[in-house]
Amino acid sequence: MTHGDGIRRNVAKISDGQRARLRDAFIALDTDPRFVYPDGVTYWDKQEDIHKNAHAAGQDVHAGPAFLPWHRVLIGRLEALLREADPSVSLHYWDFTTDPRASDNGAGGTTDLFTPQFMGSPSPPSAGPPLQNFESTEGAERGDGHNFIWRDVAPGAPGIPADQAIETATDGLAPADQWSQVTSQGAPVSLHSAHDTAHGYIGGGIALEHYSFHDPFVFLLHSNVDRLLAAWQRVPGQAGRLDPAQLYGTLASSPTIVQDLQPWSGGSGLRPWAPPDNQQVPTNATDADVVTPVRYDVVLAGGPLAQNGDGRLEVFVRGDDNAVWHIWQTAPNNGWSGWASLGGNIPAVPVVCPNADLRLEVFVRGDDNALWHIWQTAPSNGWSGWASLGGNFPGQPAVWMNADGRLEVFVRGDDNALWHIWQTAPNNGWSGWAPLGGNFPGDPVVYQNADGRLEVFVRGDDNALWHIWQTAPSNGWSGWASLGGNIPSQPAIFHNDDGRMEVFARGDDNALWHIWQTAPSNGWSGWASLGGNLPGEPAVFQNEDGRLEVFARGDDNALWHIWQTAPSNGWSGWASLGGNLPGDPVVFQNQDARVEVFARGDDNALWHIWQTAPNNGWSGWDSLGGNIPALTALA
Ligand SMILES: [Cu+2]
Repeated sequence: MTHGDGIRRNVAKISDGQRARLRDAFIALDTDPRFVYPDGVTYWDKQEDIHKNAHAAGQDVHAGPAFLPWHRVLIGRLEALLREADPSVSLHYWDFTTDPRASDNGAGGTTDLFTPQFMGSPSPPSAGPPLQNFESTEGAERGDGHNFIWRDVAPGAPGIPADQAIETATDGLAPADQWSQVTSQGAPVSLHSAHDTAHGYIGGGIALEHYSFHDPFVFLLHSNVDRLLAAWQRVPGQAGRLDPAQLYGTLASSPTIVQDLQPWSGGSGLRPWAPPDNQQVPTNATDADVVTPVRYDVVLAGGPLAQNGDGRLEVFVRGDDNAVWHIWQTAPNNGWSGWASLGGNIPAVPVVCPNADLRLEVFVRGDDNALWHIWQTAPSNGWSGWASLGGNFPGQPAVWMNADGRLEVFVRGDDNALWHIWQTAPNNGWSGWAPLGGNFPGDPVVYQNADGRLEVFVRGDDNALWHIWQTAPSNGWSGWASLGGNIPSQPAIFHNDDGRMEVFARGDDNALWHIWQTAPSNGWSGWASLGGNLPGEPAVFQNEDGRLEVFARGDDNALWHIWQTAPSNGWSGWASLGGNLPGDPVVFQNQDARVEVFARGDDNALWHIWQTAPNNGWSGWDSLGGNIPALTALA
């Protein structure tokens, strides 16, 4: 997905348009009059004040054991401010094993992050456009003439160990001794040392502890530090790293771990967390939402299509032999393999979702009505054998990832209630089945709110749309509520550019109907018709520029589409993309943000059509071959 899915990505691998929006959000925090604290300091300038204040208030957040959790809170709060400027952005990261002037773009080329289009100059005397107005207190306090942010990037790439070396550096230590290694500045390989090297490599103001947070680029550096911490925490078999009581090991009683983190807890005098504004929120390094990592790099999916960790799309279908077959791009954005079988005896259609560690996992109802799954044993790599998760569920499963990285599967039981099962830790281990109640003939569809809470939608026996939602991210559930409507079809869901969920479904008049949240993570509009004559099930996706686009099979078996004319806004009329496709479409996005649509043709082969550039223009139809009785659950 493009925007607003809450996921931080490699900033060199996202599209130019996405980088531009992140850049503009940084600039807005420094210049937009909306973004000023009660003491008159801009949201942006406050970041460096926070950094200085934490040191001045006596908390050792740079050399001590709270270095990583304190900076996790700092960048998480900054990301929330960026989303006040543009709800679609996440705090993406610079992979600091790469030269930021030639960082791997994931598609065979490189991206220069230090240009006038993104982060400005890598060289003295100052960053220049587009960050020419980002001031620094360095000149006034050191008398060195640097009144604006500047860098002095060293030649080549920084000499920082590979991610894998950092993630495994503590493997030989007892769990209780690992945190002191992760946070050590003396160890030959440690996350803290890698961070220090990256600061020195960028040079200029970023090499100076007390001036570095004037520069937006430092947040891309620290997002990468946090990504590596998250990866280390999620190493399989190390559940203690996700446990607030175990994470800090022998350092758990250190003052900076035990005391509340400042300035946000209000104890260090910095406004607005101190008087007279008193916006303090007591925050501690052992809080669950500090210990729990956010999601990095995964591209969420819950249909037959997913993106591998290396950016290649992969499609999973039921073959006419009832085995699961798959086909994949041989490189991101381009070229396809032949079909291969993953075996199994599975009379239903599979759904796929990536794990937090980017390994794809496929779920499907078996011929015993139990839920079966199979997973990649390494990201973008080989496959496990099939395993059963048990249950007796005649329905079609739906899967999504919780905000904390755990997969969760929903399926209609033989009692027509909704049941669910979830990973007990990211990437690993499963709960037993539990009921969520209800009495619904339809199969569930799951999506996430802008605030990370999962929400499940299902058609009731009254053909109204019913929903149930988490009351907190990764946590408990509401009761069922009806959204009304008369929709004999499966709903299709996506988020608007401004974060509001929108649901599309075929009405009993074969027109496309939709209903939307009136605010992100909040209440709902009434139903409205978008017209059309579409006997099939709709599919929806978001363009790179944030506009939603809906696809559905027409009564002529051609693929029809309709799109927002502006992000989060009005709609075009219907237009045909041609084809002869008795099956319903599924839609996904390439790594370069071009939308691509797949459907079963009248020859039972898999056909696809794609945007020739992000947001715009379409190829002709092309066959990927195969023999697919059904691509989606209904067709
Ligand atoms: Cu730093």
